[in-house]
Amino acid sequence: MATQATTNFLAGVIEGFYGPPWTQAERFELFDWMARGGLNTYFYAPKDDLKQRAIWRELYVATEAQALGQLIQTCRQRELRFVYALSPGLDIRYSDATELDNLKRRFEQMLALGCQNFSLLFDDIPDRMDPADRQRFGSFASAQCHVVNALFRWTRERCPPARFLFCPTPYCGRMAAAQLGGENYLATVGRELLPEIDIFWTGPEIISREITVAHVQELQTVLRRKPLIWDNLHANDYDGRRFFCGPYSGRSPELRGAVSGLLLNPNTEFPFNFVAVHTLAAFVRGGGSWDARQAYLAAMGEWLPYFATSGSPLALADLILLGDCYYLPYEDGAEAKALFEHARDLLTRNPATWGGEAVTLRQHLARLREFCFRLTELRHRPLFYALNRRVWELREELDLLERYIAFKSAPGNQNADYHPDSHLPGTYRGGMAARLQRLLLLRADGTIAVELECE
Ligand code: GDL
Repeated sequence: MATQATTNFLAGVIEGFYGPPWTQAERFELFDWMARGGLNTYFYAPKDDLKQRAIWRELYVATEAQALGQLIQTCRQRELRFVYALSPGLDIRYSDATELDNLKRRFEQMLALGCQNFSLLFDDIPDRMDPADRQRFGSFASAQCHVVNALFRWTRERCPPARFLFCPTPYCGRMAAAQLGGENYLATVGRELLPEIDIFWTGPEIISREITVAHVQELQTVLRRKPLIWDNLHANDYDGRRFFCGPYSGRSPELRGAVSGLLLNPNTEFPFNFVAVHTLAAFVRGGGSWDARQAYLAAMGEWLPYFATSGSPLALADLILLGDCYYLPYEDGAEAKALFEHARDLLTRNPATWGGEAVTLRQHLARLREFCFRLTELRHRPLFYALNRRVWELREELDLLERYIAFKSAPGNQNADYHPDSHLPGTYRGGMAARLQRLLLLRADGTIAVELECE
């Protein structure tokens, strides 16, 4: 297949989110999905693996090395490229030569395990320079280029085909505009980083709704190479109430020719990633057009068997409705959107005008609520455990809405206050985070309003 490890275009998955890293078994399952779909790269960078970032100088003990060796070997058997990443940026002293030795020692360990592709990441690090580093290099950009170039040369001497990737401190348009990492950071990197080294970019935002060809072409001139996309479209580590099982979208097929690769950093909970990975694979394989919704519907059909239950089978139409409630960060799927709009439209009207519409809506809500409830029967327990808290919350809201509509539909209740005995303040929508959310309202236009009336 054209996208095997031998092709230069990097297409695949980054394990690069915050939170619990995936298990070995989950990674093997991912490799299956990737090999079958024609993706070619697995990027190992779990942020909260202590030795990836917090204590990056410490070497792996035998059991850790063995597990990594197993991943490298499995990738090789599946013809996938394994990329090993290290994030020394939290506390590296760029001007101290012993730091380079620390990096080399870790890479040496990885080379001995058969690793051939490497990366140094400088995302999400303190934006202030140590005086000694400033004196020696003048800027973050020069300091990082010095270390990365040196390690790249050292690695290539030991492993000539090594591919090397770099994540800059400003890694999206918004950060660059705010001059994160210092003035002219990207231009300096474009000039000083060796041309063989790929540079990551997440698009105009950390989580980019769209990444256009024009956006990356402009960047290419500054970086003097095509950027490599680190795509956070399906990442959910920043919002524990959600997950994203919508299709790969907001990127045109032409983007494939304008970047050196597309790597997806998806949901922390591995079982949520079926659609994300499968639609990315279809996008990478695809021809000149891309219909994200069609790709989603096809992938949902393939995902359905994972929802086998201990009772009667679940219906694809219901799974699609649920998936539409957890679609993409900026977008609900069509059916969730329609359900919400129907509810909003009804609630803004006088209940006297609802008639049969209220009944239809209640049936629709009940269908989704019932489906959420039936997920408790899933045989795939890790999938259920990942879903449980999120879907529980949705179920509560559906239940309340249904009860509210039922109450208001009853004769004589149109102007009466509804006091649910099923949803009480404190146990429902309670807690510090929820109160702060009510106090500081984030408006749709991105501005903040203070809500002093809240309790
Ligand atoms: C980030 C982090 C990433 C995280 C993502 C979503 C990059 C380069 N770094 O900024 O680890 O998962 O946001 O929260 O994207």
